[in-house]
Amino acid sequence: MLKRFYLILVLLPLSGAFANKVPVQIIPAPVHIEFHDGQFVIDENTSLHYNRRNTQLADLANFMGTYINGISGFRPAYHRKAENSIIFEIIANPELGKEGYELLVSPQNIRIKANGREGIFYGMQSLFQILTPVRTNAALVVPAMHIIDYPRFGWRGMMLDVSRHFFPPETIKQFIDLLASYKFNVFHWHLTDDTGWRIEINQYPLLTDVGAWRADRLHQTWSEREPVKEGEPNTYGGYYTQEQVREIVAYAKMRNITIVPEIELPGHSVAALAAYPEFSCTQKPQNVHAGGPYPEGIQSAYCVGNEDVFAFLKNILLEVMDLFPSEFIHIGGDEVEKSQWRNCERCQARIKEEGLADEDELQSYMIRRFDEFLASHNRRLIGWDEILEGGLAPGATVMSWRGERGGIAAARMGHDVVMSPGYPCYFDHYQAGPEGEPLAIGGMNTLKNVYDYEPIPAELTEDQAKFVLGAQANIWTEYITTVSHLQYMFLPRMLALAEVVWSPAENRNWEDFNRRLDGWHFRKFDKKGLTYSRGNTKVSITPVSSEGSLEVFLETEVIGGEIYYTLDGTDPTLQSNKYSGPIIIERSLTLKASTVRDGRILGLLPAQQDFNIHLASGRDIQYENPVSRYYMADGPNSLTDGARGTLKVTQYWHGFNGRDMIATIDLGETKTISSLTLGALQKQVDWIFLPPQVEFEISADGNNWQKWGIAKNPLQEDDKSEQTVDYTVSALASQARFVKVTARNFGICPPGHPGEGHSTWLFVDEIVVE
Ligand code: TNX
Repeated sequence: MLKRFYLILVLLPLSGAFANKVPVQIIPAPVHIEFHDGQFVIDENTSLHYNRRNTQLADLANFMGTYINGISGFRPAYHRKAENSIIFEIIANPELGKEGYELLVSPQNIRIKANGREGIFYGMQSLFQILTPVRTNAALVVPAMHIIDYPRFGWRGMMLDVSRHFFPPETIKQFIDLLASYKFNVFHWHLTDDTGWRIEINQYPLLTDVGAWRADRLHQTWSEREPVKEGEPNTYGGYYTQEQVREIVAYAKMRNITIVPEIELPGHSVAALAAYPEFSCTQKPQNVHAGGPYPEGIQSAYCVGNEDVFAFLKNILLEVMDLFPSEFIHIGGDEVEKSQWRNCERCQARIKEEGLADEDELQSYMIRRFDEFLASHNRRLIGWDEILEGGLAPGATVMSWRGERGGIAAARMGHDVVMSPGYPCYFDHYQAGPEGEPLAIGGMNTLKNVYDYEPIPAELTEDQAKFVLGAQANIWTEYITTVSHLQYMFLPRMLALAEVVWSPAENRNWEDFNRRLDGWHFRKFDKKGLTYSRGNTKVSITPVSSEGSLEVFLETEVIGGEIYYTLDGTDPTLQSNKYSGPIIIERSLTLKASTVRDGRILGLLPAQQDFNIHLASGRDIQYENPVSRYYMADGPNSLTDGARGTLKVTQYWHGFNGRDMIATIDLGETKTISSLTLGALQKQVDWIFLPPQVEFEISADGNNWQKWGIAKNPLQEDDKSEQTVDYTVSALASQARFVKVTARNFGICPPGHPGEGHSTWLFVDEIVVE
């Protein structure tokens, strides 16, 4: 038994060596790690040795002394002799780059070598990961080894939104500590939004006096928040004073982290405009937004026609630049409600004067001016990918969040890019469940989805790929009100991303990552009292229909997990069927499946899916207009997979942007048809509108079509609630082999809708032939 144990360790080069019983389970996985015989023990006789004329090294030594003191009670200090010591050594080794390091542990000493302070810092972090996270009375034992390590990307980031919910400076520092220990080097701080302005600006005190406070809506979910009533007290909020900001910036700098501040413009600016309504288009007073959809009268974007707006924002940015040494300054730029500009005389006058084509170009005009302004102060502008619409400012760097499209386009134009696509980099989305999970914004980004992420899109050439600076994950906090909930959302997904952005792609190994997580990092979190997710135990159910047959594939992310399932509606037990390959579904039924590990069923509830079998089940579909690559559900034949979509838009829905859905199905043989149905979705907040009508046709040969009937949108015009709607036409039984369904796209988002003037989405989930 013992022998086998060692054998496994030898086979997995990245796995921890249990020689000396000290697990070495570093995340992110180092480039190269090798274990030697023996160990070094850090105790009260251990000293630190480095060149004392180098003040940066002295700072790092101090940092290390404090850390070791915190977990051991003794504090190693400088000694001129390099015996029994931890040695910092500045070398010149191009292989290591700016942030790389070499860590050599022998029974005599620990040596950290690097080209500069950054590398020494990361060598220290690798060492800390091996040590106990909290104080115990055990000796600090470090196995003898040799690590050579350096990052794959220069931008290894995490974004935190402190506007939707405010988190105090201590939480920010704790977050920075975690970032540092997993070798992230960028903290993108989303400081302003509709729901609160969180940074003190001396010249404009109302930004925080007014803009940092709002009506308390913590008890209501984001999408259902009531608009603020007149005279309602603003009791929820908070902000960081400039003194606190300076302290946090220094705290981060010590930990090799650059804080990139984000000051949103021109949109997401309700809080600022509540403080200074004169900078909005209507100039009417308003309240800080409490969250949820914008109520009528709310102004969320600055007036671009008003020159005073530029002076105001420049003054703010001057104070921001004074606080943050970061080369990059983030100016937001996302989700601007441009309809306000359409009805504003001054904005329209600006469009004319500047010879701009439309409101998209008006936004670009504003971004361009701030690009120039920041450049004149030796800073660089970065913004969300909407800054591409209407033309990209010459110096701008793009943060790609609506998929990778924006990033790809910008890299092709020779602009720097940071990848942060919603899937899988949004840590406000579910990571498991969703049953049994805290309410999240929707969508599913599991630990494995994050771990499997590749920041360089296959579409880019090698030269274009150089513009991808790296990647980051974003934690939007609409639904996150407490510190422990916040931790739960990024632990452990942040560790998966750390490995994506630091480790060489070929060193990534999902099983080994899990082993390190389970074997050490989770225990560290437990000891430190951090809240974290144990990952996704939910079985994923994927129907695949092809050539008339419907097969269902089951999968679990749990390493060593098995799947047990039932087809009779009961919850699976250890006596149920064990999954060994695709299940063929031939009748309507409910499938339930659970993950089992070590003889135990994991998770609160089994995964569950109803399958409704009908005459077209499993049949291939031909589309005249292709389905959007962003909404392809589980594959090409989602409309005949027997699985109906839910209000979770990514699952089982096919999406069409601005176009009609025209689908033809060959039933394989002539069948008797009495009813045809198409399922569609209404979710107007996501620009998804119901088709005004659906036309059904049948045919014996696929060439000559005969009208079957037309179904109109059955809802009242004022019914805008989120729902799925079936369009059905029943008629006298007829014989046919082919069925054609044409669903008309609604077309253009109507006036007053945030997407006014843009194409609408059509979402369909199933064509039911009975
Ligand atoms: C979109 S990402 C937003 C945020 C929301 C987020 C929720 C981006 C640039 N804008 O304002 O918080 O979705 O997932």
